[in-house]
Amino acid sequence: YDGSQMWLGYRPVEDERLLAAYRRLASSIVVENATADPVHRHTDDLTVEPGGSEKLVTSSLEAARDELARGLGAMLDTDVPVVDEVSPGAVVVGTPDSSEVVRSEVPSRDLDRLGPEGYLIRSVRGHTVVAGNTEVAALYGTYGFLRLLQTSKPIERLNEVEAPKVQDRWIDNWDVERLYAGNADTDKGPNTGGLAGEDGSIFDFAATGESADKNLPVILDRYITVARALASVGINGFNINNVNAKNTYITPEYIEQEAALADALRPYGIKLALSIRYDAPTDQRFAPDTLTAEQLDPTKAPFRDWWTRRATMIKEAIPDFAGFTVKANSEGQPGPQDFGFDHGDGANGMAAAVEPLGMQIKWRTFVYNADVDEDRLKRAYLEFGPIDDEVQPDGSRGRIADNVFLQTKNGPLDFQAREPVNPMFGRMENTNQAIELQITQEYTGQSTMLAYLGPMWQEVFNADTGATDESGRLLPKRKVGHIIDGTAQGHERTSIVGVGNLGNADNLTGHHFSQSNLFAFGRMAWDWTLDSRKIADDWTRMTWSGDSRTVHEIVAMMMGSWESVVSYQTPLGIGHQFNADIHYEPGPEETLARPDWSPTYYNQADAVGLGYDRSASGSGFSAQYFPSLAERFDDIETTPENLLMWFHHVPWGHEMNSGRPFWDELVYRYQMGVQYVTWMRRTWDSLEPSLDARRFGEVRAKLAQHEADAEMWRDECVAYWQTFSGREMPTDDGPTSIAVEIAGKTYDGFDLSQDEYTLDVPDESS
Ligand code: BDP
Repeated sequence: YDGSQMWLGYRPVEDERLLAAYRRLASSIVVENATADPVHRHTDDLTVEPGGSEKLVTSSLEAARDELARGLGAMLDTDVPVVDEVSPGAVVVGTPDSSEVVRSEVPSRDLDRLGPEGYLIRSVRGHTVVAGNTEVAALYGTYGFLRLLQTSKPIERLNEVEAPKVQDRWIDNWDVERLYAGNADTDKGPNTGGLAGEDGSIFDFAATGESADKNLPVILDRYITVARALASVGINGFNINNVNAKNTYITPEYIEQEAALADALRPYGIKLALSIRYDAPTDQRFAPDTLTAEQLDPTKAPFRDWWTRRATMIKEAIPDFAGFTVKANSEGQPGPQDFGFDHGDGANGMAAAVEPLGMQIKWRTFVYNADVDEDRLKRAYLEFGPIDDEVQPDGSRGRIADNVFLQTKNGPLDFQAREPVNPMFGRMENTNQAIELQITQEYTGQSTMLAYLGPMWQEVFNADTGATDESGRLLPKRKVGHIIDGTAQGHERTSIVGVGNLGNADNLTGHHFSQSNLFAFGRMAWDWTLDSRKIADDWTRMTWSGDSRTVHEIVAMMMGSWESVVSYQTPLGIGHQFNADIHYEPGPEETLARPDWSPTYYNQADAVGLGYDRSASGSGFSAQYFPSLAERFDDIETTPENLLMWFHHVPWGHEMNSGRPFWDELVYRYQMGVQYVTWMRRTWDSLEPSLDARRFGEVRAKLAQHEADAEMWRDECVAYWQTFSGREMPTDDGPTSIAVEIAGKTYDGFDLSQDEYTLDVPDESS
C-alpha cells in the first residue's frame, strides 16, 4: 500500500464470519445495459497513459460494474463474476431505464422520492438491488454498497435510502499555486507556479506549443483514480485551476486538454468548471477577439458577447461544462469596480453571458480593502449586503441573477483553523449562496501536520446563525447547514465547494491523513448532518485497517487533531498569526506593508491584553450578525471562549471559565495542543504491528516533524506574548493535569479542562 488508491484500496476482509457472509451475499454482479448509453466523448483516441492500470469507461453503469468487480474481487479474495441472470447472491445495479430487474422489483413511488442523484440499496429475496433514477445515481449507490463491506457492516437485510441535501458538490482545486498538499516535490509550503503541468500539479497539461511533442492529450492513471474517489463520495463538480486565474486555461490548446479530462471524468458524474479573470477579454493572446478596457462594462453587449463566445467555444468541446468561478476585486485581481461598477453588475454581466448555455457563475465574496480604515472582516457584507437587499422593478428583493452563486468562505477572515461563522450566512437572504471550505490545509499544517477537519466542518454546518424572520422571530431552521441546503430561506439552487488538496504525490494529497479531509468533505457535502466521528471511522476502516483496536486509536487521533492545531497555533480565537507568504510557521511579531496581512493587526498585543475588539465598543463588526448573536459576541462574558479574541481585546488578568487568569489559560492552551501531538506520535508508534510498513513510516516521519513544529509555535508565540503580559510562566502546581475525553475515550496528561476536546454541537431540535 502506498496510498495511491486512497480509500478505494479494498483490503481483503479478515473476519472469517463476515467473509463467509459477504461471499454468499455478493457472489455475482448483474448490470444490464452497462455500455448501452455511452457518454459523449469529444476526444477521439483518448488513451490512458502507457503502463497505466486504470481504464477508460464509456458510461456510469460500466464504471459501476467495473468497480464492483474490482472491489468485491479484492475484498472477498475471489473472482465475483459479471453475469446476465439474477440468482441468490447477485448484486444488481441499474436504473428503471437500464434494468428490467429495477423496473420489476422497485416500485416507482420509491424511485420518485430519490430525485436525480439519490439511490436505494435493498435486499430482495436473496439478492441485492442498487437503484437510482439516473446512471450516476446508480454509481453512487454502488459505492454506497461497497462502503458497507469496506466498513464491515452487515449486508443481509438492506434497506438504505440516500439522497444528497445539496445539488452542487464541487472541488475547487487550487492547482498549482497554493498547493499546500499533494505536491510530490515540496513537502512543506506552497508552490508559486501557476499552470497545470507545472511542478506539483495533478494535471500534466502541455504548455502552449508543446502538445505535439508530448503527444497529448493523454489521460493519466491518477485522473481516473481521482474520478473514482470523488464519485465514491458524490462530488459532482471539479474546478481545476486556481482562483488567481491564468487566461491560458481558456485558450484553444488548453480547452482541448480540458475536454479530454472532461471525457474521462464524465462517466463518474463529474463536471468541469474553470476559474477566470474578469479582464480576460483584453488579453492580446485572444486577438483579434480582444476588447479594450473601456469595453469591460458588464452591463453592455461587447463584454457579455465576448464571454458568450468564449463559453460557446468551451461548450463545443465540453457540452456539460458547468461554468466559471470568479475572484474579482480581491487581492489585486481585476473586477467590475475597476471600471466603475459593483459586484452585482459584474456577476450579472457574466451570468447573462453564460445563461443561454446553461452555465452558472460562482462569484466569490472574499473581498477586502487595501485601505484598512475599518475592520477587514466587515468588507464582504458591506459590499454584498446592499445588493442582496435592493428592491427590484418587479418588487422582489435582491439584484443578483439566479444562475449566480455568491461563494463565501465559512468564516469572515480567511480559512483560519477556527473562525466564527461568516455573517453572510443568514444575513444574505435573496441570493443563492455557496459555502467555500478549505480542504487543503493552508492554515492547518499543510502537508506536514495531521489535522482531520471533519469536526471543524461539523462545527461550521451546525453553527447557529441566529437568523430571524421579518418579524424578528427565530427561524426554526437557522444553522449554516440549513442556509446552505436551501431549507432556511427557500432557495432552490444549492452548492458546497471545497478547496481541493490533490496533487502529483503518490498518495495524491501529500499527507496520508489529508485524504481523510477529501473524504469527509465529500460525505458532508452530500449530507451536512453526518457525524464527523462516524465519517472518520468509515475512512479509517476503508483506508487503514479493519482491526477494531487500530481503528479506535486512529479515530481518536483524528478526532482531537484539529482542536490541537487550534490550541498550539491560534488558541482562544486569536486569528492569523502566520508569518508572511508561507502560512505555515508563526510570525506573531510581523508587521507587513499591508496592516490587514499582518499578524500584529490581528493580535493587537499590548500591555493591557491580546485580541481584536470587534464588539460594539470596538470595530462594530459584531453588528453584522443577527441581534441575538451580536449581543452574545458583544459581551466578553457570553462570547464563547474559543472565539474570545475574535471579538475582544482580552485583559491578561481576565478570569476564564477554568478560574485561571487569561494569561495562564493561554499558555496552557499552547501546551495542551503540543501534548496532544506527542500523544498522537506515541499512539501511532504503538500501531506499527498492525499497519503496512510504507505508510506507517511516512506518517511516523510526518508526526515527528509535526511535533517539532507544534513546539515551535508554542515557544515562539508564548515568548512573544510574554513581552507584553510581563507575567510569569504558569506552572503546573495543582490538579491541573486533567484527563481529556476524545471520541469517548479518556486520556491523561492534558493540562486543560475536559470539554476542550469534545464537540459542542447543538441539538438539531434546538
Ligand atoms: C488565501 C490564499 C490565497 C488565495 C485567497 C483566496 O492565501 O492564495 O488566493 O485565499 O481565497 O487564503 O482568494
